[in-house]
Amino acid sequence: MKERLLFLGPPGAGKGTQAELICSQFELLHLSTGDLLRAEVAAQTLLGQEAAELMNKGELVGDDLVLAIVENKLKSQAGGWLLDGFPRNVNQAEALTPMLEDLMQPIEAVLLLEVSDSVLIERLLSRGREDDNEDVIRHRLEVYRNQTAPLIDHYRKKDLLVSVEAHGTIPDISKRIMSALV
Ligand code: B4P
Repeated sequence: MKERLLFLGPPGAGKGTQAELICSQFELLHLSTGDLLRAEVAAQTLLGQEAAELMNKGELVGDDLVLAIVENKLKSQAGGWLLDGFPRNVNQAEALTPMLEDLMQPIEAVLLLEVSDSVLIERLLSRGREDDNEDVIRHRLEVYRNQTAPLIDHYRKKDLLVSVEAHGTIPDISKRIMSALV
């Protein structure tokens, strides 16, 4: 079983949902940059105030901020981990590689969750988070296509990419992910 993982996919693909299930079953650290940023927003820190403005517009939060949060968490981690929603662009991916080399913890697999736009929009509208209204969702999809989707090729070239069809029920998708990880 691979235990240093990265989940890639558009907003609403179910990265957070599936990451929670996989991490509790295999005792991996679940590192969701979205959750960590929302915790900063809830605590009304300076960083959180800056992040909230960008998140509510569907923009990415600044790379330096996100990289510092991730490095801090990974430094103190001895076992496996799952990076959920990070990296989000090529710059973050290029910064992650030397960070993991220093920690001697290379990525073992990158899971790409593939879902059609119509299903994504439907899922996010029914979730109803503050950044889940239709205009913001459409903008997040555009940001995904422009900034995050280039990571598919980036990790395919490194021979780490595994695609999983993420339509259907949550347990069915989990089974597909688990068989992709053995
Ligand atoms: P994230 O928190 O990463 O969230 P997401 O991409 O919107 O959702 P995810 O794919 O995890 O879907 P989920 O499981 O929740 O990002 C939010 C924002 O944070 C970004 O826009 C950005 O501003 C900022 N951010 C985060 N990381 C960053 C980074 N590295 N750099 C810069 N900025 C960053 O599922 C969605 C819904 O679908 C849920 O309601 C779920 O219950 C439902 N669902 C899931 N699977 C389903 C299924 N199979 N069937 C039916 N419903 C399902």
